[in-house]
Amino acid sequence: MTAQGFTPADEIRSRFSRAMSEMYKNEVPLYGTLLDLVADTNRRVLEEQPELRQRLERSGELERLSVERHGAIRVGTAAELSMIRRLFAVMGMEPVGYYDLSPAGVPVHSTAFRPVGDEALAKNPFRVFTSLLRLELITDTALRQEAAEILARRDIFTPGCRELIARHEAQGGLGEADADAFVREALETFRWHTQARVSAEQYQRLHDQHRLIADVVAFKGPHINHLTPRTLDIDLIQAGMPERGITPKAVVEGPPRRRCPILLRQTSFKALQEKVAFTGEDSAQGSHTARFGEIEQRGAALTPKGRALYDDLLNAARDALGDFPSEHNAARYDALMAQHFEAFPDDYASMREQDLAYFRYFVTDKGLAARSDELRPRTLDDLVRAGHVAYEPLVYEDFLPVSAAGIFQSNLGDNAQSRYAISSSQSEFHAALGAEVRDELALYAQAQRRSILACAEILQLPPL
Ligand code: OOG
Ligand code: NI
Repeated sequence: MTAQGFTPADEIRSRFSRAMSEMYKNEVPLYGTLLDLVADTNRRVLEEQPELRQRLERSGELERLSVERHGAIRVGTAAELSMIRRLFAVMGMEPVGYYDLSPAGVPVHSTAFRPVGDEALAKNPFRVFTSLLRLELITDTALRQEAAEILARRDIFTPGCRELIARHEAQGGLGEADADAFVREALETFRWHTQARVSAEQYQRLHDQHRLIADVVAFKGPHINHLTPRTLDIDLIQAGMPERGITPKAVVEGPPRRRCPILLRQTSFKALQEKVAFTGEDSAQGSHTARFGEIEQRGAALTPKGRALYDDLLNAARDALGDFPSEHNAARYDALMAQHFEAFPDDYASMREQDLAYFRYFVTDKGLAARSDELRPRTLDDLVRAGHVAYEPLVYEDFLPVSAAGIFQSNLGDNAQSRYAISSSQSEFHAALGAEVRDELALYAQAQRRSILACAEILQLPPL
């Protein structure tokens, strides 16, 4: 409890994430199967790689690993997006990063709500990739109008949820009973509804324009469309999925397998068709496919220089493939990725020396012992060289636009690989959100800087 008697935001976020996971397990049983597979795989990897276990223990990641999840939702209007921002704020989650998916033919732009502080991230890094439908990309003006009217008539929040958000803002927090009520009420926004808000005929027209448009417009709320656990070895998972009756997407998104993982690797599987009752029908006669399962493996956060290198190598490999990755060219895609990424150093020392990744620095026992030594090193590089200071990569807490587009596409089913001519519109996104998104690179740079200053303080040196 905080000094004012409020439940800490980190605690509300943990409870909410747990409640969401329970709900999704009931709604999509395959998600439970996936959790078992990930738990088994992580246990095996930790047994086989004691040095990895040690590193994760030191960085605090081991503890959060079993609760770590990200989910995704898609909202339809600016009003919904800005209210969602206020909802996540109750749980200490802020919008970080801007992702424009229109160049990949997905009519949305997005941000990720997540905690940003070191301690909050260590406790529970729950993230929700949140997309706003861009109705302006619908070419059929009559349909665009119809979709806007349908969206204007729904409220995706319960009255109780709205009230508790307002109370949180007025008081600066929520007491214990309110916090529990908030978790219960907020969960309703993310629930699946079998009853659609449109007729079968309307659904078909929305769907024909883009499957995603039907997914956002036809329902009562932005059902959580996947919940993703974090694995320590995504290739083992990819290989292990068929044995458990799960068919993975053709290729793993993101960087190739490396000794020192970077950024984010992801794979997913298509969820089953779900029954839907359209308006004017007594029973669920229709169906909708939107919800799926996904697994992620996280690695080091990259600096702008490292990220530029990643983007260049990814683009070069994709250009060489000459087509979108699919089951027809998966083996060639993997080979091309491995070949191109040979240009990206695969040891932490080189990644640090070449300023490709962000790190957290800490004082070693040797450094502590030498604290009163007049002749000890006084620059960061010298301290590292002498073994007085060591470092661990900062884990990448965000998402990747090309990968996200690949995940969207593999689950939209129709492989529609069109591109929209109108692209990036971060200022419109900010206007809809009612706030600016935080710059993820600045957050990593600050975390690295804080750790360096902490080393200087412990070693009683002037700021390094
Ligand atoms: C979001 C897809 C993106 C990820 O992990 O990159 C995503 C969606 O399908 O709504 O979740
Ligand atoms: Ni995802």
